Amino acid sequence: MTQITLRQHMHSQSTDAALMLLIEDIATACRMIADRVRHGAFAGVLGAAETENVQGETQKELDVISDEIFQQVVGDNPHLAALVSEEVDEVNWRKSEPKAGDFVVYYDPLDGSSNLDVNLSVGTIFSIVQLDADIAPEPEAVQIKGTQQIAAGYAIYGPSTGLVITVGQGVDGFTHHPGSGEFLLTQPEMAIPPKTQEFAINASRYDMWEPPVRQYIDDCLRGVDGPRDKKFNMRWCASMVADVHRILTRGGVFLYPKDSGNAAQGGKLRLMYEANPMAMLVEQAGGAASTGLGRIVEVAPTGHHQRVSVILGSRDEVAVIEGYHEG
Ligand code: AHM
Ligand code: MG
Repeated sequence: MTQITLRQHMHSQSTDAALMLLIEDIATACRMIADRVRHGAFAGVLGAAETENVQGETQKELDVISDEIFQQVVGDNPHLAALVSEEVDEVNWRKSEPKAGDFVVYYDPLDGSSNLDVNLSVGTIFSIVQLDADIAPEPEAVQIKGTQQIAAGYAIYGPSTGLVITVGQGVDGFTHHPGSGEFLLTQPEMAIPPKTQEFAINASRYDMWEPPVRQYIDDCLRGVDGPRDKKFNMRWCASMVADVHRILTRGGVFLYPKDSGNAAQGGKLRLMYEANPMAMLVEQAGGAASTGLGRIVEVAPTGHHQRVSVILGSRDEVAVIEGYHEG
């Protein structure tokens, strides 16, 4: 079997050299985070750390460690204007005079970290935007719409370590090959089937959902006797990376809507480093990503830790859910 490395693949897509180096830096950070995740129990880093992140959530030590690794490995990239991390309140400016052509990287260094103690999959999510003008290093300058992303991806730390990326030419999946240390192309041109009979939602929030979401799930659960005329399967990993990876592999829809329990914050998931990159990946794989009322990537950001409703996956099913919202 011909084995294609991440770099060879990016060459074949004529990826811009500066972007390629940045993605390679991110891939290196992910390999190092994967190693720490894998040794977590031995290194004694699975318990809750003393600190809280900017959203007031208790951080696992590995959240902090993963963020440090990412900053250390990616932060010195010569074309990097700023890093925006889930774990850091302020924008981490790497240049005092960011120029057109420089990159901003938004990332969640360790998503789904509540899964660490139970040894289930977690991941790192990233989004890359290229500045189209010189800017002053102010927080508002990184509030850039998801439509401006030039690349996005995630690493998944599961039974194997995977890297899934898009540079706007479809979505490709790589698997870390421990012998060579390379990410090798294993799932070229990932495509989400347009139809599905599988949904993922945290159903414990049923009483807090808005009527369209509750009606949609009620109708799915009625199976062949209900308005959908088919039986649905249900999954919930409590790890967005794992749920999206399943959807990119075999289809399905994922919902984390705004509800009465999280409405004050605008939802649960963060726009810039969770929703936008996953939306770009899903759209590039032929799926759809919506707030229920429109494309996620069209949402105009008002803060770099902003939260948003997320409904993504198989495009026909996302259209059905948008239909419930129109009603
Ligand atoms: P995190 O960034 O603090 O890990 O939170 C994001 C995670 C997602 O990976 C996952 O889809 C969701 O939170 C799970 O939420 P819940 O605990 O409500 O099921
Ligand atoms: Mg997260």
